[in-house]
Amino acid sequence: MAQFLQQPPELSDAWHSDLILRQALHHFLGDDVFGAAEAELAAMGRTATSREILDLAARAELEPPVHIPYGTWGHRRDEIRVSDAYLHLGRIGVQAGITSLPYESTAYREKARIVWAGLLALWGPSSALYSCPVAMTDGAARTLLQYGGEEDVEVSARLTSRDPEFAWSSGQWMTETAGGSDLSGTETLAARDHDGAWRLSGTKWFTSATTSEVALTLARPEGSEAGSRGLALFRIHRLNSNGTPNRIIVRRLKDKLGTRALPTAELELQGAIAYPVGDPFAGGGIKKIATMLNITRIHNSLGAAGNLGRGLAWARAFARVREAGGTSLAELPAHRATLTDLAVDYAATLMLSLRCVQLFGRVEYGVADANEVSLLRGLTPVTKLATARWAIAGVTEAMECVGGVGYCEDSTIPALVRNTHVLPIWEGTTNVLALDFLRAATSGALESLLDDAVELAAAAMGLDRLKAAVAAVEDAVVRLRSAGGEASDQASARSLAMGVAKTYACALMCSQAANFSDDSRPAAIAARWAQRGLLSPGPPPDTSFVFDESWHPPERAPTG
Ligand code: UCC
Repeated sequence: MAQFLQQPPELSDAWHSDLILRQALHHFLGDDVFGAAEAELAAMGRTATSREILDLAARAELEPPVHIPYGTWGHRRDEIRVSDAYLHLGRIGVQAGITSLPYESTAYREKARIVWAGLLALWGPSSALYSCPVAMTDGAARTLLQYGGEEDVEVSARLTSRDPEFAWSSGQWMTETAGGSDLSGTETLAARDHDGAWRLSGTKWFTSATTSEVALTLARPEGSEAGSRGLALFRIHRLNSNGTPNRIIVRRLKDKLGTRALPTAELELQGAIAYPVGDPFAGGGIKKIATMLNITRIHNSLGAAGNLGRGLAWARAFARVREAGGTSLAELPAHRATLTDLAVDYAATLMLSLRCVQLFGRVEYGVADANEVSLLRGLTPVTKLATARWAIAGVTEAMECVGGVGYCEDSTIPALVRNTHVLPIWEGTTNVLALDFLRAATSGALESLLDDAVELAAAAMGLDRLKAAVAAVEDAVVRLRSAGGEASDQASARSLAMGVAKTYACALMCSQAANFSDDSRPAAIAARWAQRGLLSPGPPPDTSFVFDESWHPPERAPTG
């Protein structure tokens, strides 16, 4: 008898096979703009799961960047060579408007960001993390437009171009050995030459997408005050305007768990020329780079949504072709329940991310009111922290659904899992973002979000199938209001932020389901999300034992 060979699962067209994404975008775009954008989104859906792009992504993963420190004759070279497959993926994204659409004048107006988010969620999981330079490029463009001057105009134009020959990408060099979360100890110094040029000296310990033509970075102008207040924001270029290398030494590439196609390096700035963004003596570098951070945090959330959607797509594709005990996995109750919860997590991730994008688009377009500004300020850290963790749990579950082959490299699912694990780490860890949420809460963002949650859920009031979900939102809001009263409590910040994320997501789902009254699926998703509970347990009341020396001796000094 011939040996059984499993029919391979195939990813379907990412747009047409993803009802949850289509319905979420439809909800936020409304009929007219959804109709206008549908062809563009469908084209990206076809591209994102085409054989060509999946092969490019797989090849990029197998061809990590290489650092060439010296040339043949011993001259310092500091070249980082990346896979041409990775570059090709970037060109596909740039040409499709991934870096430009929100900066173009389109009929989508303040909804351009939402259309863009759909494109990004589709393209991102196939991009071998070219989505990382895209995030920083977007953040840098907006920051330069907001704080820069005449001298930044050409750079912004390059960062927002659809033409791959003209387009540049940007990095974001913040992390130093003294801190990734706490930037107050930044040691890079900025000194002014006799000819007026600024030169930076210091070590940047993690720089992502190091091959980008330009980066935004923090440095302390000589004589400025210590701490984060004395930091200024600079634009720095890999090459000088005459094509010679800037004084930037690549110490080494980082050897990372994931994001393998993406170059991440330690850099030494040895008097590298840089250009201040705004007045360098006014400080405020952190405040300026916060514009960039908030944008990359939104990208991170969309990355989470995209990866979770891709994991779900693999799990569903496998369930359709695999049988156990003579029954399709797709028909087995235990498996259906698991995949349903995965789909519910995906819906929550998308709804939160798209709401953030909707608010951001309105702020960017200049049509947001003060309450929307406040909502965006609070929702950005909350969404980033929650979606990153949901995505990790979700893609890990999806890998389990595909079984042993899903754990093997050539299925490409391990790369998806690895590349998802970076999401809670870069752009601020869960606790850092929870503390950022507390910072935002002090200026009213918590209250704005809770009020808005009640209002959103009210759209579903009176609909029988959403009764429990609406009640769950109302109950959670009361409890979060009281928990938020102690919003200065660091230890509770994480559970507060997570509770807000789950509750606000539920409210969004209720309002969506009310909108789609002729389709029971969004209501079923909202009901299930609410049923799983909206609040997270608070912090452990007793934390004394974790560093108890009788439990384990103090760590020895590392030797590496
Ligand atoms: O670079 C990295 C990887 C890049 C790859 C990105 C790709 C992502 C997308 C992928 C797609 C798949 S990783 C490096 C990540 N590093 C961080 O994220 C830094 C994390 N740390 C923080 O966020 C901290 O909260 C700091 C550094 C912002 C805190 O600094 P300070 O100095 O302690 O903060 P202050 O003093 O509280 O804030 C200084 C000012 C204040 O304004 P003023 O001066 O008016 O009082 C704050 O209100 O900055 C303001 N501010 C903000 N404003 C601080 N944070 C924010 C914010 N988030 N939004 C608006």
